[in-house]
Amino acid sequence: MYVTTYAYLVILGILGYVSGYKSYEGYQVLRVVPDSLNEIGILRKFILQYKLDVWKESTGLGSPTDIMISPNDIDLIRLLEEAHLSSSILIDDVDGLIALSRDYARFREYSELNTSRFYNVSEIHEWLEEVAVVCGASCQIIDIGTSYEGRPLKVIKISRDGEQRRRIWLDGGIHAREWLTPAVMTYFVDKLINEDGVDPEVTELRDAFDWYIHPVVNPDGYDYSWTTDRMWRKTRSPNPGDCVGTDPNRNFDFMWGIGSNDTCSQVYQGPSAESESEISSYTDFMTTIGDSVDLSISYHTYGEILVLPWAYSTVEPPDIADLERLATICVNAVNANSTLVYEFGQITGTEGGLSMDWSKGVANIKYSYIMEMRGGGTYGFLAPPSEIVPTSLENWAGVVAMAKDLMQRK
Ligand SMILES: *[C@@H]1O[C@H](CO)[C@@H](O)[C@H](O)[C@H]1NC(C)=O
Ligand SMILES: *[C@@H]1O[C@H](CO)[C@@H](O)[C@H](O)[C@H]1NC(C)=O
Ligand SMILES: *[C@@H]1O[C@H](CO)[C@@H](O)[C@H](O)[C@H]1NC(C)=O
Ligand SMILES: CC(=O)N[C@H]1CO[C@H](CO)[C@@H](O)[C@@H]1O
Repeated sequence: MYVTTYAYLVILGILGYVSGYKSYEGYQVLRVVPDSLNEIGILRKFILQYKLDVWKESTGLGSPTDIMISPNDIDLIRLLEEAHLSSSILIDDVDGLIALSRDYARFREYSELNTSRFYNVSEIHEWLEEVAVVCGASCQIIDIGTSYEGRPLKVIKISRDGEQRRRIWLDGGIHAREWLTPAVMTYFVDKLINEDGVDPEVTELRDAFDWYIHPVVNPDGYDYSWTTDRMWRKTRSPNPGDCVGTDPNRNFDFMWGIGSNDTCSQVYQGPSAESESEISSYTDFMTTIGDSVDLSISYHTYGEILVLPWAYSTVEPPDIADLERLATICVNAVNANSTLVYEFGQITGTEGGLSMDWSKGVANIKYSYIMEMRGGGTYGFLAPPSEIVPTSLENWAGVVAMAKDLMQRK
């Protein structure tokens, strides 16, 4: 099927910057590399004691942990030294990078995706509607619920008219500040719709699977990261006390309750499992399609690692060999299309209530993963728009390789 791009009115408007953005003046990001279990223990203690914002967790000995520190935490550097933990400054001016990441003109255009800039949540939703029109009867926008603040939770289903196929589920934007993830999801949607009938590989994958893509799982948080606090991670539902939000990726109803119950923590698990409507909508919907989902990947930044279940325990699932086989295929394909080196593995900690564990443990999706994509060199969460295309390309190669393998095994 050849897709014609509709002619739309292009409304150009360079928007002024929103005032009242939270200041991160004097904040830095430290990279700490624990070399022993003892050092991992010490680091965890500091993280809890100082309520530090962990940007990246270490995935084993010698793998870095990145933590953001405020000007008030500056004596922590000395304490780390005294504990013989080697640390270096990854980002010395968080505020400066935030300014850079917003420093681009924002245009608005339809159906053709502009991969040179980030889209805000209303732009993503509008673009999805537009591109679904281009796709026609094969595509459907499914509103699976509403967020705490009343935004729609939009999943796009991309298939062929009528017939039901095995399914692949991909999601992004569960953590608000990880801006590359909705951008990569929209790139995937664009590829699957606008290159169907053009790129033979895409056509083959469209023939083989129904694709479900949920680009912004946490739209309230994502919007807040555009308007108010670039470093926002959680949802925007209120808690008793001063601290707002729950970590949506600790809120799933599987092994929930072993996580943080500190409302101010970045990984606060919420008052109860699936307290967040963003997550209960996700699981309600997934329950209706889960039986025929072959592969589920939740996209995050950053760390260049495909994470395997379980997160709640260091125990491996009985079919770990299968999961590792497909992970190898993914990582090899990503690395063949990247200047970076991705790996796969379990996380070292034990975290309850994650999407990946729920997808495998409850929805019975055999191949359930979390993909921690790149952060853009030394930018962490503040990757510039120039990272959108390379990140999308390498991760698309990973999905294609996995999907082709699953296709051959059907
Ligand atoms: C895409 O966005 C960039 C950055 O905002 C802008 O310079 C460029 O003109 C846009 N491209 C189109 C086709 O609108
Ligand atoms: C999102 O983009 C649209 C269109 O460019 C604009 O009207 C709206 O104000 C933006 N919202 C935010 C939160 O930046
Ligand atoms: C967290 O757990 C502690 C100890 O069980 C309890 O005292 C506290 O009330 C809990 N806090 C929240 C917000 O649930
Ligand atoms: C999807 C994609 O671009 N895959 C490419 C990854 O790299 C290999 C090896 O260079 C190419 O053959 C693929 O086309």
